[in-house]
Amino acid sequence: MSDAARVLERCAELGRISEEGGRLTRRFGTEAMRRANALVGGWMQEAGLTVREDEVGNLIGRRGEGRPFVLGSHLDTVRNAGRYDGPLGVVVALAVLERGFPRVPVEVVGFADEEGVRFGTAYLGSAAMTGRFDPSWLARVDEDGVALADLVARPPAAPAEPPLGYVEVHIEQGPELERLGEPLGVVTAIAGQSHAAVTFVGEAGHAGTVPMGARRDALAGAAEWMLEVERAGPVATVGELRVDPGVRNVIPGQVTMTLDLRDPSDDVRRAAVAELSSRAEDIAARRRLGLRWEDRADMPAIPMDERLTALLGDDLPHLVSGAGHDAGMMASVAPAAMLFVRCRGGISHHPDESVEEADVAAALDALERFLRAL
Ligand code: HGY
Ligand code: MN
Ligand code: MN
Repeated sequence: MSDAARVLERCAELGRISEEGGRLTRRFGTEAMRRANALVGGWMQEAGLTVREDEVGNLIGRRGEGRPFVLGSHLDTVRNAGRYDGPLGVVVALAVLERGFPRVPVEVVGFADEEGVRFGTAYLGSAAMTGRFDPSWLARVDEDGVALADLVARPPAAPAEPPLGYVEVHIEQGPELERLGEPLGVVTAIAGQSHAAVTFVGEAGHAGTVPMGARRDALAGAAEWMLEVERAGPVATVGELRVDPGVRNVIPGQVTMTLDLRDPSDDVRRAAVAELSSRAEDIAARRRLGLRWEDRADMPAIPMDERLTALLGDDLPHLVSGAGHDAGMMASVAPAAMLFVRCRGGISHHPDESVEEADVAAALDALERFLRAL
């Protein structure tokens, strides 16, 4: 079996470890994550790495003493995920080390929480590894009432010294490489992100008796605002929407949504968020609704390290990543770079996520050349 075929086989095996029957969902701090760490940790040991987990559950395989060069990606997933977003980067890194170790100390990391699905804590794993864990996250509670503090006793200590550098292999999650007919690309920068929770407060009432002109329907206000989000300019998404009381025959009294807005330009991104906030206020005023706007994240665009990127493949297509990655967090403490792998139709955060064996083989060879050049 080729190295690339074994990478695909291992991603398939990992993809069967899920919290849910019939689809892949593997959130931070769950039994499924513990099983995934056990499986990947066993592969790490077989590859000759010493394996440990840190305070937040990041899985770390190391070889050599002193400041390491770090490879890896995340092992958690979104709901109903594909099998490659995250795991591909961990399994490819391991497969390259099985071919031979670089001259420098090396670590492969499977981050415990990049997607932030369970507690809304994007990049928690790499934040813990870079001393940027937000203590306020401990108070976050998941949909079952479990507090993050029940899983993480205390904010993890910042590491004594930063790594030599970080490289993450990841599916592109977009259509560019397929459009270009290229198997691989490198990342110039990771787009900035703004996250917010937006709540419209109206008045619940009887669906059959309250005249249309007398209503303060929170969902109607939210729907009008969502069309503004669609026209905002940068990529913008309302991914979560909760209607209270959320039953057929009651006028929605309150609606809470999440906003996820991204752009390579921080000025453009912040201006778009300000405009959407102002539109929300106008809609609320006109519809006699209350409005609560909670900013949750303002993550600047992050340039990747030029030297490492050139080493990865100066001749490869250079792309901006619209998706966020642990590389963005790791870049706060060390030079970081990313190698993108073409994925069919750019599909991701979906079970139809897929990569070609030949493209994985190209990624293995590119990463092997990179480590030899380090
Ligand atoms: O949201 C993102 O871009 C990443 O998948 N967490
Ligand atoms: Mn990812
Ligand atoms: Mn993702």
